[in-house]
Amino acid sequence: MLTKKRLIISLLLLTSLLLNAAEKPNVIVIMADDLGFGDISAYGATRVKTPHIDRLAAEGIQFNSGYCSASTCTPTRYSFLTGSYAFRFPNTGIAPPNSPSVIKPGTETIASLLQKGGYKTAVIGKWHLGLGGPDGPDWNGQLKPGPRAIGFDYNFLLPTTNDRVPQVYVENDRVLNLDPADPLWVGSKKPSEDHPTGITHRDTLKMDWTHGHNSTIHNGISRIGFYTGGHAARFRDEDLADAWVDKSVAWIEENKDEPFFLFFASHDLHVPRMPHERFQGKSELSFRGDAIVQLDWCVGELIKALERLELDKNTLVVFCSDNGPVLDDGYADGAVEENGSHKPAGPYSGGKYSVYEGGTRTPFITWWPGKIKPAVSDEIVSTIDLPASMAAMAGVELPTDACLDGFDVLGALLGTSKGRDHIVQQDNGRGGNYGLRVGDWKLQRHDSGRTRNLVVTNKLANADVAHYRLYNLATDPAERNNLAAVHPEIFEDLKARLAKIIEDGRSRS
Ligand code: NG6
Ligand code: CA
Repeated sequence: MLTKKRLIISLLLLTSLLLNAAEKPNVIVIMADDLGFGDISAYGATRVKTPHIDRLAAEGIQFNSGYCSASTCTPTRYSFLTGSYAFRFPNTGIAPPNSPSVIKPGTETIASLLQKGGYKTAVIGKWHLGLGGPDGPDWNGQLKPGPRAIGFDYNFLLPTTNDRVPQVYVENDRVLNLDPADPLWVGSKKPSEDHPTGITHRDTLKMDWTHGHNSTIHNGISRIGFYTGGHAARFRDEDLADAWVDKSVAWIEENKDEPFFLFFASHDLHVPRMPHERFQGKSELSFRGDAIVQLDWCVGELIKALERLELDKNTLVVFCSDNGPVLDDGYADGAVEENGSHKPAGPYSGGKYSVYEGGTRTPFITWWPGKIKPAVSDEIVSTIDLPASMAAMAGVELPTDACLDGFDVLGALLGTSKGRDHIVQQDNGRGGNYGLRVGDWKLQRHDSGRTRNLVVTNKLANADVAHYRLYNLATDPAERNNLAAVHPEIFEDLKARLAKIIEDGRSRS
């Protein structure tokens, strides 16, 4: 029999548990790969249908000024996890297959912050932030340090990108299903004269390459880099999405009684675009669109799992992308030929690799039934803001030296207050190509004097551009009319502001 006192204590405990659960919702960040602003139907696409993502947009907040911080993968992921602009740090450009861990162990990340707040944390999907110490990954041993050194309790990964070797899964610091009798070797030089490559065995390929991507062949597709061995561990490209959905649903089930954070890092629609057979031909946009259909299916499966486990009312889902779109990214997959009237970057110029809006302004949706009211938002938010915003939500104090550039925009993500007043965009590297948006004004700075992927196809690579340019995005979203000479004060002000943000070493006060 419960005494009255015990009953009261139990009730108090229960209330505090319930309150705790309500205050600390689960968080799932679904990051697409190379998905452009115009690539889903909620944002205007008509030649591919994305009902599951559209549902999130209709029931949640669809941002028109949602950004990732860079126009390639590794720097955006670096910034999304750490809350700091990647251009401040060396070796944060596109990571090669044998890259060591890009984020130093012990660096505060969205995962470590949420861990401090009592969350279970996982990353499932594409990593592309290097693995191992300074000598790079020990493929046949422990791939440490990796995600577990920066706050993730669990990881199930594709180590780099699927157009880079090797095609194996890494689960918690080890290559899954690796047979010690068939060690895995990964390198940048051809391992033997007779090693088949995309050049020597081009006629055997199931999908041809257009530039690069002509080294080791696996599953009828030649890749960047070479590898041998590890045959039992190798997967089929067509099965990646299924594997990650299965692992994610299982992990959510295991962790459903505690607050959890899942970073679901889809590989769609990065090259090689090789969706599962059941999605092939399901769009009017070649395998590029079919990969979007597959991505949409993944989103639907995750939401279905949340609803089945009755977690949907207590889970914040953020849907975003890691950089803007590209059509030909190295394989002859029909993306250019079948693009037709489709506008991968919506009304914007540029795409992957560029600092035009198309490079980083991407679909961005927040969904939390019962908490977030359906809306379309013009507030500026970025993936770089997620660490500080999620820390605020979990009641975790942000150390001064963490998240140098990410702001707490939780209110904007939930639809209750303003977002940022500015955002810096970068391309892949530290070559000095930046964008700075402040309100409707956009400054482009090209220290290199060059830009890439101006019209998304990637055919017009490396066009010459003026060092600095100024645009008004309200009247000229495609950044065509340089207004530097018309508004010299605004031009000089933005130039100085960008230089200060770079020189100060941080932009969060
Ligand atoms: C480039 C690859 C491109 C893609 C990109 C990384 C060539 C010619 N191009 O070097 O195909 O892999 O790197 O994409 O090899 S990202 O989305 O991961 O940044
Ligand atoms: Ca990408």
